[in-house]
Amino acid sequence: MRFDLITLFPEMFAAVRDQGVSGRAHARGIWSLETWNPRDFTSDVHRTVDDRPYGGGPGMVMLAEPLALAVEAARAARLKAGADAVGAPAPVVLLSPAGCPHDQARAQRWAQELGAILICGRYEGIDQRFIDRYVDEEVSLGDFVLSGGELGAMVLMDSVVRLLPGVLHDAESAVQDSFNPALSGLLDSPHYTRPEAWRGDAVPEPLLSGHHARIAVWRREQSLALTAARRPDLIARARAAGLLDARDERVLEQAARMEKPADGGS
Ligand code: 9D3
Repeated sequence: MRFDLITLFPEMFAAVRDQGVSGRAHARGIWSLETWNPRDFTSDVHRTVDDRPYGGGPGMVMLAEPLALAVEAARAARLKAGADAVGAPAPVVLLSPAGCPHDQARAQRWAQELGAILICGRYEGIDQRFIDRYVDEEVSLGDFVLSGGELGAMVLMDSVVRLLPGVLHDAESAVQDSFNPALSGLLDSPHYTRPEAWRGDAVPEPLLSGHHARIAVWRREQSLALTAARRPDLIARARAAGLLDARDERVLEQAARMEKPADGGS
């Protein structure tokens, strides 16, 4: 898999390229990353990549031409490297606060593909004519404001690369993840390790019992209660998908009673 990043800040990508799980996978050749700086595709002495918005307003807008030349260079390099299937050029994806929110389903889909050309914006925005001509898809990280698309692109790549075959050890397996089928889309239960008592706080007894069935029941209860408290939307989704059984529903009723004790009456 190959990602081509169109960015004014190529140095930022050392984080995902060189560190941790994604860094190890990169070193093993499972994926690659190339950067293309729009500033290198300018032709004026000041190497201008932005200008003032037509119609007025705050901030600056990225020029279409340096972005277009950078995308064309990335496309040509991918073609030369044989990075894409014949006749199936990689999608051009813009990281944007106005995009569709990224999620695990999108990460899973991308993990089946050969990569993408990712456009990282800076300033107030990008000339819409570039977006109309070149961008296939706009993706957001969520409803908060970033200073540019680079961190979004790194989050996106990290979420995809860790799903590629051979990237995770068994011990870090994606099969134990918060969004994996075994957990029915619920949040994961809490984790504990040595020592058994830390500053007077004990590890929950079921985890020390050695009874695998009791441990599984405790973890499921913890997952359900935590998810109900923090992400009721995920409970509703799991229920709609038929992933909660009668015992799960009893645990949720019990958790709701603990949360909101019954009125003792007048
Ligand atoms: C008031 C107008 N702002 C839109 C919310 C302008 C604006 C702010 C921040 C335009 C671009 C940006 C830079 N953000 C991104 O490039 C970005 C982003 C984000 O801000 N939030 C969530 N996901 C993403 S992906 C790229």
